[in-house]
Amino acid sequence: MKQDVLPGCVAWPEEVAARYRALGYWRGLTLGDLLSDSAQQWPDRIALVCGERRWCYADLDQRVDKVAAGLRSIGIRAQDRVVVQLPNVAEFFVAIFALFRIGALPVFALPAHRRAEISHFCTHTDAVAYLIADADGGFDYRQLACEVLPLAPSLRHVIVVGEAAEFVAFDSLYREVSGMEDPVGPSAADIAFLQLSGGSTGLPKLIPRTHDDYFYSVRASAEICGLTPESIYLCALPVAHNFPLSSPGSMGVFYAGGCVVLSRSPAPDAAFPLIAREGVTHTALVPPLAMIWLDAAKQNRPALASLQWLQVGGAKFSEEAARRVEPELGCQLQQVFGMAEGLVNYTRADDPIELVLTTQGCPISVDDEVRVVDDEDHDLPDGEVGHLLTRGPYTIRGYYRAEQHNERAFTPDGFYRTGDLVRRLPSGHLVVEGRAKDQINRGGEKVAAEEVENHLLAHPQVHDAALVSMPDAYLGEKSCAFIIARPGAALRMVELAGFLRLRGLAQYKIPDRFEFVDQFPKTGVGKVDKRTLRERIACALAESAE
Ligand code: AMP
Ligand code: DBH
Repeated sequence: MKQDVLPGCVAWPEEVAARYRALGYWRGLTLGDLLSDSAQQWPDRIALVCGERRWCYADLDQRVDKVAAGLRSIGIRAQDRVVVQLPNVAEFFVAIFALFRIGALPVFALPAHRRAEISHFCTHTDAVAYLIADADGGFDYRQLACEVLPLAPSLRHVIVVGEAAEFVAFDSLYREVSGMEDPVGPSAADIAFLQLSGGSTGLPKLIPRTHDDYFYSVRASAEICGLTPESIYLCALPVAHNFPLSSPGSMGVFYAGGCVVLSRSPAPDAAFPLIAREGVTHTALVPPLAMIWLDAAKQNRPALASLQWLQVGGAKFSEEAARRVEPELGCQLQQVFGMAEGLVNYTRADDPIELVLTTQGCPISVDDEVRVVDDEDHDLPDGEVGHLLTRGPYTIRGYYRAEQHNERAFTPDGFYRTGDLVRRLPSGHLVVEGRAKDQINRGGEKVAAEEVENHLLAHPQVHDAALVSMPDAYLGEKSCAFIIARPGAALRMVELAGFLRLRGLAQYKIPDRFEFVDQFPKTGVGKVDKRTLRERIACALAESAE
């Protein structure tokens, strides 16, 4: 079978792809098939709950076909890219499955992204359309679209869920299916969408995932997590994030014939009543939210009576917090250590409790190859901390349109350099011990240091900038920008934060603290010594807490 990849993507070597097919990982099904197969098997079961709307599988499936017809009628074609930036609303799934069926590619943006990120996604992918909600959380996305349009010449349509103003109303895309549609959908070997990487470089990277590889990770995840048609999954994290989308997430639930309940917010006052009303059995959180839920459960534990599993991932969950989950929430904990680039690790239902509490799980597949290596790429024995490298049946071989970066991010034989520092136990379980990549993990939201530094360097009074992590009791890490101002400049924090906001940077990337210094400590070879900067800010914080 020919592997038909989009220009700018790196395919698996043909013999490797053939092996993944022969082993039954890649079954030649698309993500569009995933939904239609479930609609055939369980037409009347509820697939999706959003506010007061409850759609069964047949209903969702028909809506997808109608919107696919509507998207075709405005000229969206196979391989076109469409930037999708929606809050947790039902239309997200109608849109992405419609795009999958056409063979067009959603580019997943997060609601927190602003002009800098969105215009980059649009121009880097030559997107033809941008799909938004009218407003959410007090922010008007149509205004953002107006700012992005002049910067993104490839954009032909802005599509709006809700009040569309001068743009295309999403609801106008529901068209009767004529039977005249192009009968040839995408091939399972094609790229299905572009997912986001937290990144560590100047510009966010995009991750091309094929139908075949993603379907496998979703199917295997649903099996590992024991999803059935009785499973009711609360999606409280942003719906497009890879964790709640695929580990096993909404996609896994749709595969298993269960029900996805969308929450507009992950806060207990929104999520707990939904859990009680819908009888939610599974949900997924990042560590800071899990801590908030633990505290809120003291007042309202009965609301959580139906909850069987809480998944926690995206950032390291402390052992102390992990120990509280079962006694205080009354459900089982599953740790999840994954990445949008591929590899996902889970603790398993039959793991000894100590492994569940103290590790981040083991890989989905026996064909996930995991190496733990030293700085020279030499393999380390189990128990030693080193760099995690991985390749396998659902881990990408390259970022989208990023040839130079790919040379650094992948080994010549195709292992992805995750940038994570881990220790492997003889059982195969991994413990995340730290990070070698230049990134801050702000409670699951990843901030690439270089990206923020480049924006800071654009300020006329900034001579140099270095962004590092600092410890935070709630988020695990926050970001601190060390700034060398130009001679005579009188810079203040509010000014620089405002400057970054004006440049259209998402709020979570704005440094939590600024430190003004005359020079940076340097390493032996003259690079900025970020380790010393991290130690310096950690010490300062510890002293001021005393
Ligand atoms: P991304 O590559 O942007 O999808 O982000 C994935 C990264 O998030 C991983 O490489 C880790 O650095 C981090 N991560 C995800 N889950 C966990 C976890 N359970 N514990 C620690 N770090 C995690
Ligand atoms: O942080 C992540 O990107 C992540 C965490 C858990 C992920 O992509 C996943 C599971 O699939």
